[in-house]
Amino acid sequence: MEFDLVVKNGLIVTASEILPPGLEIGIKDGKITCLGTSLPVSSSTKILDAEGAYITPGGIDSHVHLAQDNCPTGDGWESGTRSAIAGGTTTVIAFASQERHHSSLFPVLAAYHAKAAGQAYSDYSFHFILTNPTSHILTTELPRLATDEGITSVKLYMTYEPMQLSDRALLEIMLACRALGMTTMIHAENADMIALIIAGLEARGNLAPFFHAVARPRIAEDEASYRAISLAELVDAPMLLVHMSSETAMQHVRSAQDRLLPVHAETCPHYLYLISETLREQPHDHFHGAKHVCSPPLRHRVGDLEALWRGVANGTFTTWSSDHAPSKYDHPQGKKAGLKDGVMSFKTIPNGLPGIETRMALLFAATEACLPAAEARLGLPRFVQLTASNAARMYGLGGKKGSIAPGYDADLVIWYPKGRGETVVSNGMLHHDMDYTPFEGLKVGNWPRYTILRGQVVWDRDNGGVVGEKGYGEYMKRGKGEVIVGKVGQPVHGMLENERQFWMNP
Ligand code: DUC
Ligand code: ZN
Ligand code: ZN
Repeated sequence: MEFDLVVKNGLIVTASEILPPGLEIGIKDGKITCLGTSLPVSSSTKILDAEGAYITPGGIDSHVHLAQDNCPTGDGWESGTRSAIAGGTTTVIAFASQERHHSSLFPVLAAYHAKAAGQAYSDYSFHFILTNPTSHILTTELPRLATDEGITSVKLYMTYEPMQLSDRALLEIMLACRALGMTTMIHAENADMIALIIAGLEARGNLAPFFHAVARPRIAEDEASYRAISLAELVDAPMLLVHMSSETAMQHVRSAQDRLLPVHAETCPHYLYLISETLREQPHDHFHGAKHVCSPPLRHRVGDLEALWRGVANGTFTTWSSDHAPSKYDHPQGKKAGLKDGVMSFKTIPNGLPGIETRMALLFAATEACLPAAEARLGLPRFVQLTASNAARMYGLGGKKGSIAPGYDADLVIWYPKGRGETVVSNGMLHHDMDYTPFEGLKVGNWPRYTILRGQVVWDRDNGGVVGEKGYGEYMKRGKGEVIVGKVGQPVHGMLENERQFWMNP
């Protein structure tokens, strides 16, 4: 076998172990074809020496907002995916978003495809945000979406007036998705609790950015998360709670998982590194806190971060996603939409933070690769599960993406050898089209040195930086997602055995 590329002298990390030193990765036609020692090379084989560094699968960022109409100042596909590869992410799953007046999903999908086509540096796919789940969409369009278009996941909102779905609608969608093997992703916050608090804040003139974190307390996430889990349990549907930020909500997930319910959870770097203090006014800029407005909001205490780190380590969380939802700070349609004539209102600040490029390094920094073992928050195999392999399996890319094994796409991140690669995050070094990073000044122990996508080096930090080409990224049709945690078919507490059969299809 003649290889196009052999990566040697690295420490290969999989979702279960760090493989013995000395194994080389043989790559042909964009695929990993072999792991072995002393692989044969010819004059046409390129050799990449990892110099003893860790090699992990290319990252899969399964929660990214690019070129969405409600983020007009954020990243498009070119800058967003350029930033992804510079941070070690080789596949992004972004959102195509239905608006209430859309009666069919297909024109929406065509418009999102048109925005992405020829623009991507990374591979990509879409989830669908459903806001108007008509019976035509549920019975006719979702099946076509899954089988013809390779879109096997939907995101549903329990909050935000333009997107919020009733519990009944959530149940109907969960049932439809269950029948198709699609994954239901849920944004869980109690809309009425939030509306009541916002009215009270407004009446008292408490509208500075910090009050965004007051408007959406943990209990709003806790209640909605428990409700979402209950709805999914009722109809026996696998689901994933996105961007979790609350310890109590996480405990609801944990206890559902203890009962083997197929309940999955995602968290994001900002909920592990930042607290609401960063939303407060700063002497040089009263509005600075707008940069950290996201939903759910950053929580108040360092103890909140500690609790989530335990969930990262103990398996409660299935995926570590960026929720890259960028809006420029200094732009009238960006964060400054919340500052009119010197008057601040958190109500009109677009929600979301940029983070596609920092996602991998922020988690790698917490592993034993960067910290003494006693201080590490998680092991390297768990890093691989959270950043790549679980998302691949959960979202129907298993067998193709997310692992370093023969037959898989040759998507790799090669880190710096130990002691090199320490980096202080600054917006200037990032490749997104944004005027800030919420992680400015944070020191991380390593950074992707090379990113390889389907056998091509697309990021070479020391020799040209982004060396991949716009348009090299391919659209990935996805298959059915795997249930990673628990299993379907669990009885509901208090129901008779098989009681569902009286009202639900098997
Ligand atoms: N939900 C997201 O998934 N991203 C940004 C804001 C939001 O509410
Ligand atoms: Zn959300
Ligand atoms: Zn999001």
